[in-house]
Amino acid sequence: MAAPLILVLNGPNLNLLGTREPAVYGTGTLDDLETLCAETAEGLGVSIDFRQSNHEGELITWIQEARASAAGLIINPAGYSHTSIALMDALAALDIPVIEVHLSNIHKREPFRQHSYVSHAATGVICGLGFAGYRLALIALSDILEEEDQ
Ligand code: CA2
Repeated sequence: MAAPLILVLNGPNLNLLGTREPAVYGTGTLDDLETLCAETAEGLGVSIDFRQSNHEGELITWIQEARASAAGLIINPAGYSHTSIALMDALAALDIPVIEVHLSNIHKREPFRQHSYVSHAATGVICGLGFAGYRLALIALSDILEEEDQ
Protein backbone atom coordinates (compact mmCIF):
# COMPACT_ATOMS: atom_id res chain seq x y z
CA MET A 1 0.00 0.00 0.00
CA ALA A 2 1.24 3.54 -0.84
CA ALA A 3 2.47 5.68 2.07
CA PRO A 4 -0.20 8.17 3.20
CA LEU A 5 0.43 11.70 1.94
CA ILE A 6 0.70 14.62 4.35
CA LEU A 7 0.49 18.10 2.85
CA VAL A 8 2.69 20.64 4.69
CA LEU A 9 1.70 24.23 3.90
CA ASN A 10 3.60 27.37 4.86
CA GLY A 11 2.11 30.84 4.58
CA PRO A 12 3.41 34.29 3.71
CA ASN A 13 6.96 35.39 4.45
CA LEU A 14 8.09 31.99 5.69
CA ASN A 15 10.32 31.91 2.58
CA LEU A 16 12.40 34.50 4.53
CA LEU A 17 13.24 32.06 7.31
CA GLY A 18 16.91 32.19 8.26
CA THR A 19 17.43 35.62 6.72
CA ARG A 20 15.93 37.91 9.40
CA GLU A 21 14.55 37.81 12.96
CA PRO A 22 16.66 34.83 14.14
CA ALA A 23 15.76 35.58 17.75
CA VAL A 24 12.09 34.86 16.98
CA TYR A 25 12.20 32.28 14.17
CA GLY A 26 15.66 30.72 14.49
CA THR A 27 18.49 30.55 11.96
CA GLY A 28 17.31 27.63 9.83
CA THR A 29 15.96 28.23 6.32
CA LEU A 30 12.75 26.96 4.73
CA ASP A 31 14.88 24.41 2.84
CA ASP A 32 16.30 23.19 6.17
CA LEU A 33 12.73 22.85 7.46
CA GLU A 34 11.70 20.86 4.40
CA THR A 35 14.68 18.53 4.91
CA LEU A 36 13.72 17.99 8.57
CA CYS A 37 10.13 17.20 7.56
CA ALA A 38 11.22 14.85 4.76
CA GLU A 39 13.59 12.94 7.09
CA THR A 40 10.92 12.71 9.80
CA ALA A 41 8.31 11.54 7.30
CA GLU A 42 10.61 8.84 5.95
CA GLY A 43 11.14 7.49 9.47
CA LEU A 44 7.39 7.43 10.05
CA GLY A 45 6.53 5.74 6.75
CA VAL A 46 4.49 8.68 5.42
CA SER A 47 5.21 10.90 2.44
CA ILE A 48 5.04 14.69 2.38
CA ASP A 49 4.30 17.43 -0.09
CA PHE A 50 5.95 20.58 1.35
CA ARG A 51 4.90 23.98 -0.05
CA GLN A 52 5.05 27.71 0.72
CA SER A 53 3.01 30.55 -0.71
CA ASN A 54 2.70 34.28 -0.13
CA HIS A 55 -0.82 34.21 -1.61
CA GLU A 56 -3.98 33.47 0.35
CA GLY A 57 -5.90 32.21 -2.70
CA GLU A 58 -3.12 29.79 -3.65
CA LEU A 59 -3.10 28.33 -0.13
CA ILE A 60 -6.89 27.93 -0.31
CA THR A 61 -6.66 26.16 -3.69
CA TRP A 62 -4.05 23.76 -2.28
CA ILE A 63 -6.27 23.07 0.76
CA GLN A 64 -9.23 22.34 -1.51
CA GLU A 65 -7.10 20.00 -3.63
CA ALA A 66 -5.98 18.16 -0.47
CA ARG A 67 -9.52 16.79 -0.17
CA ALA A 68 -8.73 14.45 -3.05
CA SER A 69 -5.05 13.74 -2.44
CA ALA A 70 -3.94 14.01 1.21
CA ALA A 71 -4.54 11.93 4.32
CA GLY A 72 -3.56 14.78 6.66
CA LEU A 73 -2.47 18.41 6.60
CA ILE A 74 0.02 20.54 8.54
CA ILE A 75 -0.25 24.29 8.15
CA ASN A 76 1.68 27.27 9.41
CA PRO A 77 -0.66 29.98 8.11
CA ALA A 78 1.79 32.69 9.30
CA GLY A 79 0.14 36.15 9.23
CA TYR A 80 -3.07 34.73 7.72
CA SER A 81 -3.68 32.88 11.00
CA HIS A 82 -4.83 36.12 12.52
CA THR A 83 -6.86 37.48 9.61
CA SER A 84 -8.25 34.81 7.32
CA ILE A 85 -11.78 33.52 7.72
CA ALA A 86 -11.40 32.21 4.15
CA LEU A 87 -8.51 29.91 5.14
CA MET A 88 -10.49 28.76 8.17
CA ASP A 89 -13.50 27.96 5.95
CA ALA A 90 -11.35 26.00 3.49
CA LEU A 91 -9.84 23.95 6.33
CA ALA A 92 -13.23 23.37 7.95
CA ALA A 93 -14.45 21.84 4.67
CA LEU A 94 -11.76 19.14 4.89
CA ASP A 95 -12.48 15.81 6.49
CA ILE A 96 -8.83 14.95 7.15
CA PRO A 97 -6.92 15.82 10.37
CA VAL A 98 -5.30 19.27 10.40
CA ILE A 99 -2.45 20.40 12.69
CA GLU A 100 -1.69 24.12 12.92
CA VAL A 101 1.95 24.91 13.70
CA HIS A 102 3.65 28.15 14.70
CA LEU A 103 7.39 28.43 15.21
CA SER A 104 7.00 31.08 17.89
CA ASN A 105 4.72 31.03 20.94
CA ILE A 106 2.00 33.32 19.61
CA HIS A 107 0.46 33.54 23.10
CA LYS A 108 3.42 35.42 24.53
CA ARG A 109 3.68 37.86 21.62
CA GLU A 110 1.62 40.90 20.60
CA PRO A 111 -2.13 40.71 21.35
CA PHE A 112 -2.98 40.65 17.61
CA ARG A 113 -1.09 37.36 17.25
CA GLN A 114 -2.87 35.67 20.15
CA HIS A 115 -6.02 34.77 18.19
CA SER A 116 -5.92 32.41 15.23
CA TYR A 117 -9.00 31.88 13.01
CA VAL A 118 -7.29 28.74 11.72
CA SER A 119 -7.30 27.17 15.19
CA HIS A 120 -11.10 26.96 14.96
CA ALA A 121 -10.70 24.44 12.14
CA ALA A 122 -7.63 22.58 13.47
CA THR A 123 -7.53 19.16 15.07
CA GLY A 124 -4.56 20.33 17.15
CA VAL A 125 -2.23 23.30 17.52
CA ILE A 126 1.52 23.38 18.29
CA CYS A 127 3.39 26.62 18.92
CA GLY A 128 6.62 27.90 20.41
CA LEU A 129 8.81 24.89 19.65
CA GLY A 130 10.51 26.14 16.49
CA PHE A 131 11.22 23.57 13.77
CA ALA A 132 10.55 20.74 16.26
CA GLY A 133 6.86 21.71 16.12
CA TYR A 134 6.67 20.41 12.54
CA ARG A 135 8.39 17.14 13.54
CA LEU A 136 5.91 16.71 16.40
CA ALA A 137 2.98 17.53 14.11
CA LEU A 138 4.10 14.79 11.69
CA ILE A 139 4.36 12.29 14.55
CA ALA A 140 0.89 13.27 15.82
CA LEU A 141 -0.67 12.97 12.35
CA SER A 142 0.98 9.63 11.73
CA ASP A 143 -0.46 8.38 15.07
CA ILE A 144 -3.94 9.69 14.19
CA LEU A 145 -3.82 8.07 10.74
CA GLU A 146 -2.67 4.76 12.23
CA GLU A 147 -5.56 4.85 14.73
CA GLU A 148 -8.02 5.65 11.92
CA ASP A 149 -6.72 2.60 10.05
CA GLN A 150 -7.53 0.19 12.88
O1 CA2 B 1 5.45 31.78 14.73
C1 CA2 B 1 5.04 31.53 13.60
O2 CA2 B 1 5.31 30.50 12.99
C2 CA2 B 1 4.16 32.57 12.86
O3 CA2 B 1 3.15 31.86 12.16
C3 CA2 B 1 5.09 33.29 11.91
C4 CA2 B 1 4.41 34.43 11.17
C5 CA2 B 1 3.70 35.36 12.15
O4 CA2 B 1 2.95 36.33 11.41
C6 CA2 B 1 2.74 34.60 13.05
O5 CA2 B 1 2.16 35.51 13.96
C7 CA2 B 1 3.50 33.53 13.83
C8 CA2 B 1 5.45 35.26 10.40
C9 CA2 B 1 6.20 34.49 9.38
C10 CA2 B 1 7.27 35.37 8.82
O6 CA2 B 1 8.50 34.72 9.01
C11 CA2 B 1 9.65 35.44 8.87
C12 CA2 B 1 10.82 34.75 9.03
C13 CA2 B 1 12.00 35.36 8.92
C14 CA2 B 1 12.06 36.73 8.64
C15 CA2 B 1 10.90 37.43 8.49
C16 CA2 B 1 9.68 36.78 8.60
